[in-house]
Amino acid sequence: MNAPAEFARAVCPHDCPDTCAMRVTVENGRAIKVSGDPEHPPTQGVLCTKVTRYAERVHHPKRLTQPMKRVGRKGEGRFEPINWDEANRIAAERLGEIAQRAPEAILPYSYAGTMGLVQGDSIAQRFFHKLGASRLDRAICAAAGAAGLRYTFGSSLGMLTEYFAESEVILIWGANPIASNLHFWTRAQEAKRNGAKLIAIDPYRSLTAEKCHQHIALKPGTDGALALGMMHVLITEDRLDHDYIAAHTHGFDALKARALTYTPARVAGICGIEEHVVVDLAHLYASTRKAAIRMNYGLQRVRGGGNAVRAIACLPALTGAWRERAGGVLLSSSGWAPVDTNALQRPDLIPGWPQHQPRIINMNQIGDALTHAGDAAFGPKVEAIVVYNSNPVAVAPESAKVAAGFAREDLFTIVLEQFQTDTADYADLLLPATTQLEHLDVHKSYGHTHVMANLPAIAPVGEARPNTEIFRSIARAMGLTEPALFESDEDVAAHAFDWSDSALGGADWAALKREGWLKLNIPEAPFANGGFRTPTGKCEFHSEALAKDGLDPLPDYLPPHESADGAPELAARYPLAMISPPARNFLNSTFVNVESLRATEGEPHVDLHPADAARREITDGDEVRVFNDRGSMRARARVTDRVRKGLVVGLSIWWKKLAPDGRNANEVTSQALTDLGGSATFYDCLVEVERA
Ligand SMILES: Nc1nc2c(c(=O)[nH]1)N[C@H]1C(S)=C(S)[C@@H](COP(=O)(O)OP(=O)(O)OC[C@H]3O[C@@H](n4cnc5c(=O)[nH]c(N)nc54)[C@H](O)[C@@H]3O)O[C@H]1N2
Ligand SMILES: Nc1nc2c(c(=O)[nH]1)N[C@H]1C(S)=C(S)[C@@H](COP(=O)(O)OP(=O)(O)OC[C@H]3O[C@@H](n4cnc5c(=O)[nH]c(N)nc54)[C@H](O)[C@@H]3O)O[C@H]1N2
Ligand code: SF4
Ligand SMILES: [Mo]
Repeated sequence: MNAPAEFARAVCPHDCPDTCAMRVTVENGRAIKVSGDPEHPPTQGVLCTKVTRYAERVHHPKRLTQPMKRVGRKGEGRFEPINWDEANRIAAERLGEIAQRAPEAILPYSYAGTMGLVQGDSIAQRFFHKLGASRLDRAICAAAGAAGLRYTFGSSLGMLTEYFAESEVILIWGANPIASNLHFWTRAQEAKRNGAKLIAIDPYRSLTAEKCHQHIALKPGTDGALALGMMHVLITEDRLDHDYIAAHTHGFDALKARALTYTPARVAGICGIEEHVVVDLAHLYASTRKAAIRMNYGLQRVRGGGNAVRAIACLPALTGAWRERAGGVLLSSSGWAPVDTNALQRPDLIPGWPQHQPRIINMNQIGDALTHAGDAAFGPKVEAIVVYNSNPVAVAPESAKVAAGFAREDLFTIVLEQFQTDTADYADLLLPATTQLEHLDVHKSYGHTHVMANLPAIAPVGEARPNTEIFRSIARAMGLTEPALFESDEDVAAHAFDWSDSALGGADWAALKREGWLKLNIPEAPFANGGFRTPTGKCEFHSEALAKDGLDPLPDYLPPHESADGAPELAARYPLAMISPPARNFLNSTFVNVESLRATEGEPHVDLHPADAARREITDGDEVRVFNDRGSMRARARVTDRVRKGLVVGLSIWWKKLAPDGRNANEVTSQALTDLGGSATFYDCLVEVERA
């Protein structure tokens, strides 16, 4: 291979557990190629198909390259270019006026368009804190699982990914790594080649489930019951590690009493699987020393999601699987990195902090929030929303309400974007943001244990600016003088971690920048000798903290909000459970506008079981309408036994305007929240389907 003209090091910024290291080949100021860094151990030289095309996205002809202001109706997407001074003046005037009168009427809305700690929530948060704006509960994805882990382990901690390669059995639980965690799948295949048994627990025969030895297709939202049923077997047959339980867990007797109510027969009924499946799974799990569980977020997007994660997280402490580095459980590793959130986000800038605490709006209820007139309980009506790193009109639940909110003529909307998304169409001011190749950032990962530095490889495309610079310039135009608002990206990055933490081994920002990445110092078998970060220092089967919060201190099964168990009347009208997990070639709604990737996904589909299709006289390839009381969408039916009976799967997340009917799966999803953490319940959704 010829030596590249020049290559720069970058980090994949997307919301994906793999956080790959990238090499960027630059020619004449343009990125011409992006590839996986072969020297970075988690990346192993491989990027997913989506990001291999990153250069195509960076230099896409439809990149936003100039600030623009709206000239058409809200949502119409008609804009005219303006210069940055004009953009900053408009933003400063409107936000400044609202901030003086009713600061909480300003709402920032952001998620993980970039996972970078600098372009994510540093200067942006400081800016909104300084104004005293409403705060956003960023709970659209992982909050239920994070809460489940926090109450059980004390933080988002788990097995180290590399050691899954040595596991003898791997439960791939609510996860579809071939699509969404590719580098974990590589490890699982290594284990498979060494003789490991892979078991997928997923209502859908996903790309991953079809490659596992066994697929347990339970009803969505019933995972907590399955885990409790496994515990029942472990306890009644005494397949427990009593020493581990005595030394490193808290509340075993209480958990035992709870688990004994979940007989395999009862669990089989709840989950819609056979009784022996529960028993066999427990036997296999308990009789394997190196038994590993890879949970992922798919299982916690239902009412009982937090409890389900908590129940599953208890399993390795019962059997002592934590004693092996290839045993235990992983949902997220993000808690290992010593991020200094206070230094990044500076909550102390909030006027009157900490006595005054601006209201918090849950991002999953943005539809309700934007359509609320304001009252004593809610506080002031939202008058301005500033969206960055997110595309709520496509990704937030109950989309009709979200769109109605954004369509309000009296709402002042700023959108910072790389592309003219569904949300951008509603902007009053649309501001062009840089991509990862054009700005500086620093990253942790939720799927491995390296921290990483991203240095700009090319100059900003057009007049695009980093999020940080956009907020700095609006702050300047408002006449704000707080020095924290004007820190450079370098300085912010340098304070992103608590460098004195032993996990960083004495390194600093300069070292991280020079090396590109650093592996955190974490024991190979992190909980072999306990060391949980809970108040008791143990794995908390029973949690005083939950009891104090007025919640069930023990893990339990909670039926989905929308299910025959949870809402029989609703289930009579809408008998099908719909889930809308990610399509392989999209990343949430990112990449839907990259033609080559959209072409691979084709068009919006829904997968239906043959029996459900027959009853509705639907045949493969028919155009169908999926609907409930919240809304409807059209899609092409695929009649397939990949789905269990009673389930509908619509792989997502389509840009609404690139779908034939201008709608996507979030027309039917609900704003209801999970048991713990206030997460979204995208996969807790009853619908009916008919031929269109
Ligand atoms: N290609 C691609 N990769 C991605 C993303 C993407 O959009 N595309 N998104 C990224 C983001 S933000 C996230 S959060 C992750 C998401 O990726 P994952 O964490 O893997 O979660 P999901 O893909 O939502 O769901 C995984 C599997 O869980 C199944 N599932 C649904 N409901 C249930 C249930 O109740 N119980 C069980 N056991 N399984 C259930 C789904 O059918 C799916 O196959 O992936 C990241 N990576
Ligand atoms: N029906 C259904 N809905 C879902 C899900 C599902 O499985 N089914 N999954 C949910 C989950 S898990 C998640 S995490 C959310 C994800 O929802 P979002 O976090 O909104 O993710 P994306 O749709 O990828 O939108 C991110 C946007 O950020 C922009 N962006 C990227 N980098 C930058 C930057 O540096 N600056 C600025 N200003 N913009 C940038 C991208 O262009 C993109 O449009 O969606 C949720 N919605
Ligand atoms: S999306 Fe995930 S797998 Fe793909 S390059 Fe980025 S971090 Fe790696
Ligand atoms: Mo997510």
